[in-house]
Amino acid sequence: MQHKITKRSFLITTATAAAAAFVWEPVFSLAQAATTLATPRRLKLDGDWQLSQAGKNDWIPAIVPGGAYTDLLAAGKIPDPFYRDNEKSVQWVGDSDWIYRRAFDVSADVLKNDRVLLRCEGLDTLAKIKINGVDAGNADNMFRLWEFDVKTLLHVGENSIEVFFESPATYFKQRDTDQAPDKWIKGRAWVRKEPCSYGWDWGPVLPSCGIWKNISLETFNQARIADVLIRQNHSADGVTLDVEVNAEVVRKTTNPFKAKVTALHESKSIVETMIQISKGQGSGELKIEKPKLWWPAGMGEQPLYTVHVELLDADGETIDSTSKRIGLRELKAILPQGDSPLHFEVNGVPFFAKGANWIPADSFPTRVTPEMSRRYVADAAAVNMNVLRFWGGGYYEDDALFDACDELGICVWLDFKFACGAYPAFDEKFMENVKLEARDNLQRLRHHPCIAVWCGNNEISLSWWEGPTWGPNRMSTADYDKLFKDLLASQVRKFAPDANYVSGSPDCGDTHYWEVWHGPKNFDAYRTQNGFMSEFGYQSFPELKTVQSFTNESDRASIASPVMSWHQRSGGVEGNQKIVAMILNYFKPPKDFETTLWLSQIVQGIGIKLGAEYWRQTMPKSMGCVFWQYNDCWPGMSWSSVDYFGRWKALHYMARKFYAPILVSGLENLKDGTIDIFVTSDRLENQNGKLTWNVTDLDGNSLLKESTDLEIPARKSQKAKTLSLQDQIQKLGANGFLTWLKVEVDGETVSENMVSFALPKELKLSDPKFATVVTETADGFSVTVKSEKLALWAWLGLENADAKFSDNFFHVTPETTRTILIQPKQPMSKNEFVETLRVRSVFDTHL
Ligand code: BMA
Repeated sequence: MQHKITKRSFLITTATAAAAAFVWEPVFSLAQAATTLATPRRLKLDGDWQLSQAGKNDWIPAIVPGGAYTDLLAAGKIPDPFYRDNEKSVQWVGDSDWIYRRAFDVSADVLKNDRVLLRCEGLDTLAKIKINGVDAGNADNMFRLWEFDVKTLLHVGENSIEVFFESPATYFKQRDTDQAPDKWIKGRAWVRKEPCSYGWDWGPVLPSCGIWKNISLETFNQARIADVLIRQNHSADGVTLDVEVNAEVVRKTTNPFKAKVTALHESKSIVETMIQISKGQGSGELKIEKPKLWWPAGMGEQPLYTVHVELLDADGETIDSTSKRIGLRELKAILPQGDSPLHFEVNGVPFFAKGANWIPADSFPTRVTPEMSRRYVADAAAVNMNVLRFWGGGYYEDDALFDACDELGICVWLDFKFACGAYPAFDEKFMENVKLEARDNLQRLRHHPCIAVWCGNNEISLSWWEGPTWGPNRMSTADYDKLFKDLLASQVRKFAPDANYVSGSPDCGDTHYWEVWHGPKNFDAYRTQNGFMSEFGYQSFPELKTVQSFTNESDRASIASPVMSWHQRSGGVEGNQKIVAMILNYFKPPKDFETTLWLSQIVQGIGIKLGAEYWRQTMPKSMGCVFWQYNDCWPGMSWSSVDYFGRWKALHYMARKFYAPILVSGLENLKDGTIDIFVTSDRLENQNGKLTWNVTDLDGNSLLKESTDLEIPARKSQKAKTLSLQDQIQKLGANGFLTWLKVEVDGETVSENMVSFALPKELKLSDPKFATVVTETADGFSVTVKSEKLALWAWLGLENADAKFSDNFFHVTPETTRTILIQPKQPMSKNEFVETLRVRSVFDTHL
């Protein structure tokens, strides 16, 4: 984390437009010490560049950080790759070589520094850099931080930089042909680049290319801070921070360097110490008394501390500084032992992981802004999640995403970026590259309190022991161990010694359960599993507004149209048919295209809810439910709960209920005519509550309504009651009634649920006849929804606008009135709102 507070314009000349507008800034500075201009300093080279296909000399404006696709799109040179099947017509971009260039000015002062480095925080991927036409260095790993000594290549006045990117496709082809057959690893596995950029079963083939992170000149004198490692020792009388500072010394002085280390909380210094740096290294201790501990969402607060380090030269002048934001906590992944499954533990307290799997939020990584990252994390916390797994086929995410997780208490299961394929662990150069990639990312990210576990890879273990699952690739057990059990494990031990590491997922006692989507099973199969469910999921269609963004009207004639199938990467048209097949298992045939989209979301929600509730019921036999998947990288069909545009699908609303801190849920058994009622609590304290069950007919008339007082023990699941409903089944049929569950604590409803012995399509529902009352609120509208008859999975929508809904896809009975708060994204009058508001339920989905 950089704290930039002083910005000093340091314009050297304005020889060319492209060379103007640099901003020198201190790399790090402490908020309280705004007047001290620390070195090193960075001359940002981000901003306006030019881009041309190699050999074409056809330059267009480019933005850095950025990428070739987004620059070409902005220049009107390619169509939107997400629209219809345009992806096909832009494949040449990934198959071509590209050159980025710009001019920049350098002053005599810059060249007086001991060191002048070109610092590239991300080059995607096979890059050759020239400064003033002379080779400055090469890069071959998108995930690494690259620094090159460039002092001797620069001169006073205008300079030029050019970065040539070779298409990885050319390199892949070469590797595919020049390898010995017994080490036949797919060409692309050799290149350290975002795996899913070459397509995945939810995303397009759009391999990004370009300077995708900040680029700058960094200058320094005498020494700079190379690394700061903070370790925490928790004891009864406080938390001791062991701080290790490594300095890169380039000019020796007779007196040693020192480092002043300060711990701050809420911007106030609370304790400080001075460390002697000898031979570039030093360490010291800071004791934080009465520490405020960091907790995951739902378990407590997320107080954050800052550790600020200033490197002082022999004269006591600050020559470099850095800040790391930390949280005081012990967060562990406990491996399975006996009956106890894999689980997380924070500050000595085991907790049930509730969450989803995160994939890159855009095919073009630089389009993801810190605000978007924050919104995604806030939307996870809003539905009672406490964990996101950053899956291994993407890229190591920006700090902004981790910052948001730190602030909102979302624990991160962090995969290294290896997924579903074999990697050439037998090759020393490859292993060295990975070693440095791991170092760079561990150093960058390890201080984030949200990181619960580092994990070697996604699903590679499934490949080697089952045989060549991934085509003709081969990765021996020995090579797997070398990469995931030795190399990455030892890098974590070295650079994040207090962190947890597991070699892979599912290779640590967790389960990826795919027999429902990829196999032929029904959702009920989830009830055969236990443990830590780190992946399971079912697909749905995004809502109409999202579908409209990538289709024209004729594409929307059918879910099987070529464009709808193109945006379905798990089986094309068959994938879409699979979604519909599951709709038909549950509901009567949808009446039209739009209804098909909505019903698919409801079915997806029903399925994931069934699994999540079961695993929460069976806690502590199960200790984690992380569904696949949270988000999307483009608009299309997928397992996501929030679509590419950030629109919540039905599943996301349902997640808020099935992940609620106290959950009431049912386990129905038609054969016995029973419903087991479970009350599951993630709360840290015992509570007293009231459990109510209400059996109603399909008009909502109560047939049996009872309540009982209930103790709800902390962090436990209990079977609170078994209902015997054989009589009702005999009299009314399994499809003649529904059972409504409710738990109240201190008079407030904390969880509600509905259990049915019959499928929704077997219920004879009448027109609910909605009545709504709309009132204006400070930031939108409040809509009170009543119905004359039962309305199942009712949802509100605005025809022509996006909005945030406090709830959706809920049931309304004649007894229960629902009030939903709606904040339209764009301001609108009450009349406009009423005009565009629609209330629907399952009754409206079929003819
Ligand atoms: C998993 C993931 C992804 C994939 C998903 C859906 O196993 O790890 O590789 O997208 O299944 O098939």
